[in-house]
Amino acid sequence: MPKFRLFLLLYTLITAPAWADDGYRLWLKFDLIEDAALRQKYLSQVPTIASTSTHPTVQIAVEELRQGLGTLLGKPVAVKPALGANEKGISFKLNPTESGISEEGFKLQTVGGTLQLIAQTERGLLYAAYELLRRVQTGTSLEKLSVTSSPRIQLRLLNHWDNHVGTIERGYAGMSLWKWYELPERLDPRYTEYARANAAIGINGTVVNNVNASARFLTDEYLQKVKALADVFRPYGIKVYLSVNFASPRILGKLKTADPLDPDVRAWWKQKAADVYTLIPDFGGFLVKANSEGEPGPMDYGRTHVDGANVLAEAVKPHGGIIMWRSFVYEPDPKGDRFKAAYDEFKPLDGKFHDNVIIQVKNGPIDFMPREPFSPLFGAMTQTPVSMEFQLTQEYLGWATHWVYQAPLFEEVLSADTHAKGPGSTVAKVLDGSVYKYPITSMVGVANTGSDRNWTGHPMAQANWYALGRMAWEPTLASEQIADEWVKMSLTRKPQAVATIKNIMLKSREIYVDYTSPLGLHHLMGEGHHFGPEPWLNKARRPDWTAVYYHRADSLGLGFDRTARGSNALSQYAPPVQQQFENPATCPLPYLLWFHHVPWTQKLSTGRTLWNELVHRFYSGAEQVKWMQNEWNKVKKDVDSEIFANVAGRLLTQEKEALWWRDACVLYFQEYARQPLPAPYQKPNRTLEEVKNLVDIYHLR
Ligand code: GCV
Repeated sequence: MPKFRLFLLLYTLITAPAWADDGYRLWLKFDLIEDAALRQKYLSQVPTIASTSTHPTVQIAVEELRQGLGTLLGKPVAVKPALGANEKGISFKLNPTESGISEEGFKLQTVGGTLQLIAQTERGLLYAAYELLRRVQTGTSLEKLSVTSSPRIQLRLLNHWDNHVGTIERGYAGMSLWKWYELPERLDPRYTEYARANAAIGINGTVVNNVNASARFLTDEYLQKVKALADVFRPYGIKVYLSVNFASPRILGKLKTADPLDPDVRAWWKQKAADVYTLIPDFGGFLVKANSEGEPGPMDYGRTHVDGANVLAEAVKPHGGIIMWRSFVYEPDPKGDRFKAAYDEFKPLDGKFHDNVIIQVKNGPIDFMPREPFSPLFGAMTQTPVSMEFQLTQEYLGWATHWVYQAPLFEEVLSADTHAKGPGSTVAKVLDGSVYKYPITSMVGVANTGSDRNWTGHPMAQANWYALGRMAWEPTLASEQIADEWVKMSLTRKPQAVATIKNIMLKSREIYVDYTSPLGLHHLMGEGHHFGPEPWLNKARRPDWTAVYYHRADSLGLGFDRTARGSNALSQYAPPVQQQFENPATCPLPYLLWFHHVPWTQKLSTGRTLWNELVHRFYSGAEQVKWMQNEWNKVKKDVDSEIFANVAGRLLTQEKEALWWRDACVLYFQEYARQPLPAPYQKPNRTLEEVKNLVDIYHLR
């Protein structure tokens, strides 16, 4: 090569920015480990992979290890049929009767110089491979490994609220991943990437369409498309499920009714289930939103949720399918308390559902608020299994401009004690069937994925998807550990930067709560779009879609009295929980206004009055966003420049929107509290009217 061209090439290589990271690879980055000694150590332990398996799932495991270790360690890792005597490397052992693990579990064991991956099934081997990769990605020792791991929850699912037209209800990361118009002919390579990412965190099922379901997903045309997805996901251990429209027998079958007790309707569902299973033999089952927010359901025909769920359960039962029936139901009753609706409806039905029905319950009694007490249905259903529904997509958590790491929210709910069978009956133990022997156990996350190149819009929201998978596998995992893994796998392994980012993550949810809904305030957001503050909202299509229904501000105080003097929603909890919450003195501050109407002048445990504490929270919360920005700036040199700039930009928007929340809530509630702002806080430099008009800037009405 002529000298000048060589010089040009070298110059370009030296001065060009490092290859920008767009976040596409999620937690499967596998970039070279910077620490040469550590690399060397791993290389000496896993220089070779031995496998002769022709099973597609094991082949994926081998390939993930070959490629992943190859780039992590900077040297190709050989794959051969067997390890020689005394040769070091990785081997797979499939043993259907292996003890001490469940069907999907695995062991990772050092036996002599060999690192053995042992499982009862091929899926278990795949999970073992991802666990091994995670250990290398996070710099964990492979020395004398003796790891045994089984998922505590059987069904670990994503629920997509994706519509057939490509939109996503409450989606903030672009359009749907599913290109229905191309399916089944063209398979977007991204479907495989999706399956990899999920398998790596133990997710084993996906409901591909919105719970506000179009009946068309059960047409032959769409079932072919769903089958195509199922075929891609199968080798990754992921089953496909569908949300169904309860009126399908009428809409598609042209029957006169969808009454679940009508023989033709029953026959229709049976035939439809048989058709689905002919195409997709390992189809998971149906998810149903019935008689909720305008969706059809059994009550349209004077029947119950049991009638509705059981007719579907009978239809899928011969094929091994299940029905996930949602408890998210509430009647528009201006005098009632929406908090109580799901329990009032479902508790009396406990034990009446078929054994392949699971009731899917949102984590809290209202609707994915930034903080909710756990739903009283957890612990109350002794004979019918309940599943946890978390929401990853940030409908009430600032969409894609607010950085909110949700694992602390999940952890808070999962570790809450229902006292259903004495102390220690945590929500996690209810879910995993150890409080009551549930035949099915499940945890789902409403997906935050979309067609954005980085999958989740906000780069940091990837961590919420990651956390859901990890906690569904092991509900007692700490948010801190999950954050540690995710940061090291997805962003950086530099210790100081890891610590800084983790610290922001772990505080982010509480910061969000402080500037939007402190002390147990809830449902203050804008109507319909659910973005930004609208605490003054007093008219909507339903009373329980307003804000005033929930905060109940008046000249005396603030908050919803749910004690025996009020709606008595507290009676739905076990006595020890009830007792803790019903006394304002023992009710934890984060839940105070969930359960009590507190005088503005009431002194709280912090030493401040309610009004002063409220102002303090709104102001310090908004202030903390600046702290997040400063902390993020410290890691600039340690994370990829594209991701750094992306997050930095979103943090600026977050700051603006936090001030919007602060000013809206403080100015509005001040009209009731009729007190000045406590020092050192200065009155916002805009009026309440001006703040109310901000909604136009965001094009939200
Ligand atoms: C899919 C909330 C959301 C709706 C969602 C509903 C549900 O009300 O705003 O968009 O509908 O919950 O979970 O069914």
